[in-house]
Amino acid sequence: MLSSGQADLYRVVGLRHNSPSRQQLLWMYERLTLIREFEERLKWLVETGVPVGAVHYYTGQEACAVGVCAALEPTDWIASTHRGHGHCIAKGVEVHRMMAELYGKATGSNRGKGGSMHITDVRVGMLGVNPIVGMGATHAVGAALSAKVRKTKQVAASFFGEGAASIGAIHEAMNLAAIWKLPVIFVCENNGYAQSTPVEYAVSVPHISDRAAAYNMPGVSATARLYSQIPPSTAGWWNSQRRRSERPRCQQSPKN
Ligand SMILES: Cc1ncc(C[n+]2csc(CCOP(=O)(O)OP(=O)(O)O)c2C)c(N)n1
Ligand SMILES: [Mg+2]
Repeated sequence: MLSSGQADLYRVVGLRHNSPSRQQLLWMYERLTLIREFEERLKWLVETGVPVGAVHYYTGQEACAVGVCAALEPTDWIASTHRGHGHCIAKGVEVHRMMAELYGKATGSNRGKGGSMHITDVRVGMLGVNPIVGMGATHAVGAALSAKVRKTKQVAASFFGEGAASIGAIHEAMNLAAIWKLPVIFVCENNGYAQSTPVEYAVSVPHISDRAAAYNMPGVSATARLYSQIPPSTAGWWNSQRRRSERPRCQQSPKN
């Protein structure tokens, strides 16, 4: 049974008409488990004292990255947060290059000079994990502007946390995306806390996606707990936008 909020989401995205194929579902399952296994191994390395630098785990949020990236083309872009392992894997960064990066090896994605919070691989459209909260949105807007100038069909997705949702750079990025009509999806991953600050304290609206209205963008909220809800909804909405040759802009705020 759907809550009224979920029913609204399903209506907005036309979920029933956009079921993922068996191939898509298998891809999503493989990515979900790969993200979890990568981080389980990483936790073991950290606990046994291997110096892999500062890491932020994405465990429990896998569905969001996989759901969004399932709707992207290989030539599209994503910009990540400080919690970026899942985004990288979902967009296709090879895990051996990620792990080599954590070990500081020259074979790493950034030649071992960046570590967990700088993993970047533009070959697969991964614009970067980013330690500066909210800054990825500006990169996504820049990439989307280049798509508009070059007249390509590429789109950019910007992931950010609900804490980042109140930071200035996010709002500057959203405003520019709106006035320039850029193909950007702003994806807010609401995990309830920004360090020790609960979302109920820091955010005045019931759903982060309500803020989309301030920029004349469509905004929808979804739960990422059941990953099966996210991919088709995101993909469905996105694909319907592509079919109509409109530029996709939306905001998701999964409640974990
Ligand atoms: C500009 C900036 N301010 C503060 C910090 C310190 N900081 C690191 S993580 C974090 C909380 C981010 O919360 P949220 O956006 O909800 O992401 P989550 O960690 O929950 O995934 C803060 C304040 C930072 N890295 N960058
Ligand atoms: Mg948070």
